[in-house]
Amino acid sequence: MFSPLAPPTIMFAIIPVSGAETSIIPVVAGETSLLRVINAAMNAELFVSLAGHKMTVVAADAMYTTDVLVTAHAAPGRYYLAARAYVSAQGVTFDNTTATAIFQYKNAPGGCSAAALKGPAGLSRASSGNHHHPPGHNKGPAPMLPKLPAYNDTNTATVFSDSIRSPAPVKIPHPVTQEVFTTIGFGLFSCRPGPFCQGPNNTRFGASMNNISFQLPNTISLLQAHYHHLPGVFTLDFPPRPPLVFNFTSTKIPRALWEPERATKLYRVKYGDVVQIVFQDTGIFVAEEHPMHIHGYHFYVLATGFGNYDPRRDEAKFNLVDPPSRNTIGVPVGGWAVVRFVADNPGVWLVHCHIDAHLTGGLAMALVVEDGKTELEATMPPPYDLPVCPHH
Ligand SMILES: [Cu+2]
Repeated sequence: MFSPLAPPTIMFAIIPVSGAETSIIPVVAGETSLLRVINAAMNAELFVSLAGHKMTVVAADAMYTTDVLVTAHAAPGRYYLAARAYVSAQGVTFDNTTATAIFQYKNAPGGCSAAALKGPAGLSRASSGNHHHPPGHNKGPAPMLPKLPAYNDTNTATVFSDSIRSPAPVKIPHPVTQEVFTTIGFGLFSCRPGPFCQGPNNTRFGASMNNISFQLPNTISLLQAHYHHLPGVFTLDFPPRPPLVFNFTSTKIPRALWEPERATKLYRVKYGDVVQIVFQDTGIFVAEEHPMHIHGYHFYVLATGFGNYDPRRDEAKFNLVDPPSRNTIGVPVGGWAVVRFVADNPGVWLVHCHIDAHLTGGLAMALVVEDGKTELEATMPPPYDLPVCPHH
């Protein structure tokens, strides 16, 4: 999309309203800007909205961004671009800050001069000192705030996600040769009272996939262990089905099912396998939307839904024409998502929830994709300067 003649790129951050500085996005009336939006929050999904303008999503996850086109067709002025948390889990505390940047028309009241707008890219921060605002820059009329969905507006989140499609029909890999059905959700580990035992009734927060709470090795990476055939680092017995079938999304799951098993279990697939993964949220502790991310691949999102996935009913909902190609899918709260891809990138690839607190709680697993037949289909050797762990 970017050519050598592409307009300048401006980096900006959406930061809390109370912050000392607010990013300015300078725009010229009638021109169209490409916003590449990155959620840099660790533990929050975000709604983003721009006052007075329509945002057209043209890409998702292409390079870890959501790309949005905005045409400056509103009355010249200043408009807030705002972000606030989307929280799908009930009864949990969260940061309800509204973060903003200002979409600012050239020559708008309180805005930038034309000369300032022609400055080099990346100097748009109001307090950077590099951006030569006319005196009284911040004394114009207050920018208009956009209407953001309520923090728990799952319907809006779902309608938005479901509306993303590939721009043209795509060739869906077929037939499926590896099928994985995995529950994703929370758990509680029993623990002795103490600072690391802050859950209810002497428990500690955890998370799992198919009841396995993933433990990263602490001596060597999974990829090194795989490449050098080192034993004892992981096992290849990640279960491709839940060890027990129960009403996954019930709000009354028996406590006996709340404690997962800690392990480093991987799942092996052959080079070229067509892999289909069903992610199924659980109601253990609390249901929550989990943004599931797969390293090394993009995948087609064939369908999502609420409740327990039932292939006999839900395969009919698969979009086999123009599903979006993504590397992260928000699995609806108390629901499921089905993704499919060709395992043509050998190595060890983490599959995990992108909410850091859930990842560190164990909501992860890893795929071992075997080498293919040729050198180009083989895992590359480690770089000669790969840092080594110090000896203990
Ligand atoms: Cu999660």
